[in-house]
Amino acid sequence: MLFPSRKHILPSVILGLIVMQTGCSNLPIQISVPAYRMVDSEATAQTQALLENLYRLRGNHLLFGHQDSLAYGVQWFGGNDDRSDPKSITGSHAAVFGWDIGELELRGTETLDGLYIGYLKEWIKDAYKAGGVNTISWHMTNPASGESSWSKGDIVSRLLPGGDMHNRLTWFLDAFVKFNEDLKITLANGEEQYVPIIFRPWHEHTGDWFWWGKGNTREEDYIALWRFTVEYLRDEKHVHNLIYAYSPDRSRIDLDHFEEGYLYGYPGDDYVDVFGLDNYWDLGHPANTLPEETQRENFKRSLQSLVELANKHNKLPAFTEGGQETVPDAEFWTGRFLEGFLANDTSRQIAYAMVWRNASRKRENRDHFYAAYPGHSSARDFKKFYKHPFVMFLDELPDMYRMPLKNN
Ligand code: BMA
Repeated sequence: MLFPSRKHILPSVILGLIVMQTGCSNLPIQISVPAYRMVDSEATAQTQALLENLYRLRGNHLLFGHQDSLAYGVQWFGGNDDRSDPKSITGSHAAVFGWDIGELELRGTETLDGLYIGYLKEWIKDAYKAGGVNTISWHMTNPASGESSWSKGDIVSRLLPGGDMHNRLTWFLDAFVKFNEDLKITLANGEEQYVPIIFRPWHEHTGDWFWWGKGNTREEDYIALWRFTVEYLRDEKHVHNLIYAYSPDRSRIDLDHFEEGYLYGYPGDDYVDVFGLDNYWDLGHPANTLPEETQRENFKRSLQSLVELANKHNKLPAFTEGGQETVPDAEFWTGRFLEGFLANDTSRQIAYAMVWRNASRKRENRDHFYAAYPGHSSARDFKKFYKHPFVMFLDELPDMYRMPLKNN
């Protein structure tokens, strides 16, 4: 299942040396890497290198990501090695590969979206071997009811240490620990490496749609859940290939009070590496009745506020999830999406941007997709987006897993 190696690799000079000028959005900008501290001080060398290199690329490049990209697309499902909708249009896969492990905790053979778990492990390893970046979210089943992550009920306090259902939480987390044990590759020299993962648990908690979200649980319980998750994986299970991403949902954050809204449920600087934002809202979400111009402005504002806050906390800013469902706007990619990131030298500092999955029409019998696919009305503009020097797909990524020299 291994797909061919990258077409060309940018010289390592990209990582930290392109420093010329500030103040003009069209020229490379100089941004120093902040004095950040990883949540996991024992993170593997490759995991450390990944975070460092994301920091070094930010400001001059935006890594494009796509959820479930290798598993299926609008016109196909599974069984197609080395295929993705982005690649079918541009010739390259996305740089960031998003995956969701919902229902892994039930110990079946498939995830909630029908991905065979055996294949999922291979796709993650393939993406790593090809130089890509993997990120994992988790639509975790409600441990109390056995229903989906969208079911409600005030259960988080019962899952915490001392709670009557605490064992259920650890049993669920153990499924990930076991899965992660298989995310290992062996090099020619016999060295074993765990695939570094940007782990994004308990996402969109500012919304009320998941059982861990606002309104279903108390803020302090959410914080305790996050901290427990980190401590359990890192300290008890000795998982050391994770970069921890926090990702509130933009629709429930008031842009006039971004900091306050964003930091609802924030577990603290010691527990977060990436300041993410999930944003469908400002990109034409059907429930957003604001005029398009206002939405465009709000999109820029959301990115700018995210970067400002991330910089204040020495964290990496990322657009962790979002997009425009079915992409009705033919110029969406360069006209609306990229425009937001390129708005100014602050918004440019978002490290990567991941759009959600391209559900297979045949399998799911609906139009639920966020990247272009061959024949789609935005495919032309998607290609333009791919070619833009600011945007990086897999074929342009430098080696993200080798630590660059410091003080470059
Ligand atoms: C949602 C939708 C669902 C899917 C879930 C987990 O946003 O795409 O259809 O099951 O994500 O991937």
